[in-house]
Amino acid sequence: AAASAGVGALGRSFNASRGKDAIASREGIVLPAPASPASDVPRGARLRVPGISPFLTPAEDFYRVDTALIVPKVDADAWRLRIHGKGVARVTSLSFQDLLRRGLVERDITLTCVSNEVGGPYVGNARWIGVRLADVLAECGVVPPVRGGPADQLVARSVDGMTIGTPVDDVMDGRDALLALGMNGEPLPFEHGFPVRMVVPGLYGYVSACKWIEDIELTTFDAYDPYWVRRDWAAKAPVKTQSRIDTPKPFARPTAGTVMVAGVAWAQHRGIDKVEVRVDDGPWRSANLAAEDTRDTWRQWSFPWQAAPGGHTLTVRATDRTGTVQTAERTRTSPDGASGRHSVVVTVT
Ligand SMILES: Nc1nc2c(c(=O)[nH]1)N[C@H]1C(S)=C(S)[C@@H](COP(=O)(O)O)O[C@H]1N2
Ligand SMILES: [Mo]
Repeated sequence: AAASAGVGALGRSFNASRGKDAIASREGIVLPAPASPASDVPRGARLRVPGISPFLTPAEDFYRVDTALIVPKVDADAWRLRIHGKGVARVTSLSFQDLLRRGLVERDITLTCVSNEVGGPYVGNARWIGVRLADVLAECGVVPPVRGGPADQLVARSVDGMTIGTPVDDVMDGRDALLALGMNGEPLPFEHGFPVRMVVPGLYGYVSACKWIEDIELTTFDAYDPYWVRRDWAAKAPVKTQSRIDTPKPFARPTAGTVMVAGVAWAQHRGIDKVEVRVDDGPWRSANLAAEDTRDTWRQWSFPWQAAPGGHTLTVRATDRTGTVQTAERTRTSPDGASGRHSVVVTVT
C-alpha cells in the first residue's frame, strides 16, 4: 500500500489527543434496531467442517486493506457527510444523528479486495447496518444515467484523502448499496471506517467501499479519475466469480480415507449456483453447496474426498447464476481482479 502524502497533517487533525473524542463518541453510540432487519441466516448456510471460513467473519478477523498509516479516528458527533455535484438539486450535509434517525437496514454482504490473489485472504462476509444510499441520493435530486441523469460516477472522499469512484447506476439499481455505520451488530471498528463507510454488493472495495467517508460528489467517469484509477487500476470493477479451498491447507498430510475438502465461493450480487472439485486430472465432481443466505453473500461448500495415498492436487471452480463458470485463465490482480482457479497440493499418508 502506498502512503499518501500529508499523512502527518491528517494524523494530527483526525487523531488529535490520540482520538479521545472519537473513542468516546463511538462508545456512546447505541445502534437502533433496524427498520429492515437482515433475514435470518438459513440453518443450512453453515457447514460444520473444521477449518472452513465461518459464514460471518468476526470484525477482528476481517481483512483490512487501506493506505492509512495511522487509522483515522473521527469523532462521530462532529462528523458530517456532504453530498454535492452534477445533477444534485439539493446539496446536502448529513450528521451521524441524521443517519441514525432514518430507517436503518441490515444486510449480509461479502466484501472482496481487487488485490486478492486466487486463494487469497482479502475477502470477508459481515452483517452491515446502515442507510440505503440510493434513498439519500434520490432525496438530493440525483437521477441515475439510465433515467437520464447527468452524473455516471459517484466519487466518495474520505477524511484521509482517499477517492473511490462507483457507477451511479449500480448504486441506484435496487441493490443494497449502504452508507454503513455498523458491522456485526456494533458501530464500525475504527479500522473498518468509523463512523461511516460505503458498502456496495458486487463491486470490489476500491470502487465502492470508501471508509471514513466525508464527501460524495456526483460527477462523470470522463471528468474524474479516483486514486487507484490514476494508478492504472480499472475504473469499473465488478467482483469476479471465485472460490477458495480453506481446508486442507497447502502441503497438508491427511490420512487416507475420507478427507473433507471445504471452502467458500463468491460472486456477489449474481449468486453462486454450483461448486465443483477436481482431484488431479480427474473429472469435475459437484461439491455439497451450503444454503444461500443472499446472492450478495458467499456460500460455503464441502466435498468428501476418498483420498488414496500419495501426492494429489485439489482444484475448485464455481459457477455463478448467470451460468458463467469460473475461468481457468490466470490473470494478475491488476487492473480489475485476479482470475483463475485455486489449487492445493497435499500428500495423503
Ligand atoms: N478511506 C479509504 N477507504 C478504503 C480504502 C482506503 O485505502 N482508504 N481501501 C479500499 C479497499 S481497496 C478495500 S478492498 C476496502 C477494504 O475494506 P476493509 O479494510 O474494511 O476490509 O476498503 C476500501 N476503502
Ligand atoms: Mo481493495
